[in-house]
Amino acid sequence: MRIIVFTGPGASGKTSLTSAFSRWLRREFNMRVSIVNLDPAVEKLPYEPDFDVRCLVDFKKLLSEEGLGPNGAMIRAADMVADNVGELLNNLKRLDSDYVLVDTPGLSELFLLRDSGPKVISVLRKIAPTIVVYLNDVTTRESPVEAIVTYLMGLVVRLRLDAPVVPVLSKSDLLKQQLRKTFSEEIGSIAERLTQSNGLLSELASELVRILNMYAIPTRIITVSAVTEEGFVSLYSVIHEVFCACGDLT
Ligand SMILES: Nc1nc2c(ncn2[C@@H]2O[C@H](COP(=O)(O)OP(=O)(O)OP(=O)(O)O)[C@@H](O)[C@H]2O)c(=O)[nH]1
Ligand SMILES: [Mg+2]
Repeated sequence: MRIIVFTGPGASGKTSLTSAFSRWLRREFNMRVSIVNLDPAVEKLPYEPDFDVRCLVDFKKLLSEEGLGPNGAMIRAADMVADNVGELLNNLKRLDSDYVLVDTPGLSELFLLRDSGPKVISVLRKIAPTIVVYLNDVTTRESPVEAIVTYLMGLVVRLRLDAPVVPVLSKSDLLKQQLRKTFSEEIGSIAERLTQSNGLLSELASELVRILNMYAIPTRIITVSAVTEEGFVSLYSVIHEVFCACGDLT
């Protein structure tokens, strides 16, 4: 069994990709895929979860009975998940499949900056090899710098969650042609171009190139669409390579 955790900013496409990628894995490889929903606030899901965190956390009750606002309730919910990781472990241990796909909360800073994320990841790693796909929707911004930001965020997530991270640009079906072309390059060559400008940006870019070259997973930029399934083959092959590089050769 292998576990893939999808995380990223609100509305970056985590739930849609979890759903579409599970369908693709089942269809293309006849794989057994389980899905875990860790978003306590979600109302409607496009997939049937095999485990749903809403059975541990009643988000509506937090809002109505504890008088918390939406963000306060999300913080409380994330902390409740962190406090109940033992129960989470017991539930997830029962899953029997080739892949477990994990969909995470909309407010990703809760998963990434509070206890919840690292605790959940450490539970998942007890069950099976785990990697994180960090999604970023860059379709509303039109700069190649966004790819670098996504990769750097990927390193922060790596540091925070202590698991391999694959950075991915989501909603590729909405990308403008020019940006789509730029994103087909290596991350290093985009960063190198930035170093040719003058001043602080150039210096910063040089430093970032150095850091990305040292620590980011060396791969082409992966752009995926949950609508058209574009990029799924690349995503799968990088995920597969990362699992193998981490010593999971099953
Ligand atoms: N065109 C296009 N739209 C997408 C894609 N993926 C997601 N969307 C849309 O983007 C919006 C957010 O998608 P979700 O899958 O709910 O994103 P999320 O990251 O799970 O959102 P939160 O859990 O609320 O943070 C929805 O309107 C989706 O239909 C994609 O690949 N292409
Ligand atoms: Mg979601």
